[in-house]
Amino acid sequence: MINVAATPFAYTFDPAKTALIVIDMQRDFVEPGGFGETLGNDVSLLAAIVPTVRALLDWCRANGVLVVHTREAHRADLADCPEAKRLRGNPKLRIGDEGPMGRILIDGEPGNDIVAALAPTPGEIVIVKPGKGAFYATSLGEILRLKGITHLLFAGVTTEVCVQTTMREANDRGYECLLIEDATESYFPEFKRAAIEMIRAQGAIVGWTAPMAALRSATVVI
Ligand code: C5J
Repeated sequence: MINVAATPFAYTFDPAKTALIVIDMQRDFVEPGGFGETLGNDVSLLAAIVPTVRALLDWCRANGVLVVHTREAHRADLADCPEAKRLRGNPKLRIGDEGPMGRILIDGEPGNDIVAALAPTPGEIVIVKPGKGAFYATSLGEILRLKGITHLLFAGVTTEVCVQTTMREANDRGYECLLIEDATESYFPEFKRAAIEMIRAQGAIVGWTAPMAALRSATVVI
């Protein structure tokens, strides 16, 4: 068992029963010309966490933690994209439109790839999700159940949208969830701060949070 100095109190997990969920570290959110930028966001904030997410991936790969990546994506025919989602707001380009990295937020397009530094290694699971939560309309729950997973570590973007939504879905399903604070980011720093506070408030009502350094210096307990 591994014991991490987390907030609001220590988080203990068995790596063999734990999965790392890396949420949506895809070019569409992290690089210029993708979905995130079409919504008017400064994507450089998100690109800054790539080295920390990579360090977390390396730690999990070295310590026998199951690695799961997610991508937010829709079918090329948009059959799984609600019109309410496609038509909302006034973005420069809508989901399915042709952009500089291919069609915006469409599975299989170059912009939908996970950024090169965080690319899945052979055998790692990639969940393609049409919604903000990774359990909605995917096989994630069934995969975690079959693998006997009880604890989830979280990283990725954006903290208050897809990361928090997925943590809440996981918490309701009975998983013990830890968010790695510097391996997640938002286009809005104040939303990241607030999401972290919400998650760990009221005695870890959604889950725990800890910086990557706490995982690196975690102790092994019997
Ligand atoms: C958003 C996400 N923000 N991955 N998606 O639309 O958080």
